[in-house]
Amino acid sequence: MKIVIVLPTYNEADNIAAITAELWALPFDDLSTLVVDDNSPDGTGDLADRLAEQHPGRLHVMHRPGKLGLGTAYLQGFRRALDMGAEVIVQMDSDFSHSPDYLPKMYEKLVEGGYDLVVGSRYVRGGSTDERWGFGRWLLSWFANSVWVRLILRTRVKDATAGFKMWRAATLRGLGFETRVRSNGYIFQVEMAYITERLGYKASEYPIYFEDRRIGQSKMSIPIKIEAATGTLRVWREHHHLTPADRAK
Ligand SMILES: Nc1nc2c(ncn2[C@@H]2O[C@H](COP(=O)(O)OP(=O)(O)OP(=O)(O)O)[C@@H](O)[C@H]2O)c(=O)[nH]1
Ligand SMILES: [Mg+2]
Repeated sequence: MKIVIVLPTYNEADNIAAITAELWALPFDDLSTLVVDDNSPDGTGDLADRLAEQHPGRLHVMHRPGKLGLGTAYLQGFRRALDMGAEVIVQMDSDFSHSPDYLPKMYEKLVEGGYDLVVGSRYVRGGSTDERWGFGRWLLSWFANSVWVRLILRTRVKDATAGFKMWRAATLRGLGFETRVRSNGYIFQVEMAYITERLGYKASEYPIYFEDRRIGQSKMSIPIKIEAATGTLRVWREHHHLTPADRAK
């Protein structure tokens, strides 16, 4: 199947060559990468253009004029991937927190398990977060994902904010994401996961070890976390009425 991996980038000049090289080396017949760069001040976009020239057909680059957010970067990337004829679409961070090594197993699960979505999950048996996380940070993340979001949304997926996902193209088309998904920050991942479940798609979680970014500055902050917490309520309000009959045609 034709696989397209969407890689949003903002200041990933130190990571982009290595992550794409690892992805291209995976044992898939038809895998290409799509970088969505938001005019990164560190020149990630130019670097990606050069890589694309050196590796024709393996890398496509979308340039946006400025930092417009992770959510819309994914939505535009998904649209482009679907137009490219992708049958399987992967979303993952470009900073090695999501290891490419998991993709063959996630693919096996998607295809052989007959799932509509496979989530790379930190909060199922076998999954974990960076061992350098202190207890407080782990507790907050665990609470947000496994308690707060699940209490409000009643999702089956345990890692609701996971940004590592492998989609069937048909699932993404059915979501109608262009008109339905409105969030752009961290809550974007929750909104996508919730709509997927409300529409009756079958999601499975594959355990991953989430390693903190190898290179570059962490941008996680308290205001971002608060926004994600309140955003969960909005996601419920807007989508709890959805049923499988609401899948986009
Ligand atoms: N195109 C685009 N990419 C973004 C934007 N914000 C973040 N990214 C990318 O999205 C991925 C995830 O963002 P990160 O900044 O790593 O978020 P995080 O892992 O929660 O936080 P860190 O601790 O900083 O790693 C990375 O590949 C970023 O380069 C954005 O506004 N636009
Ligand atoms: Mg990161």
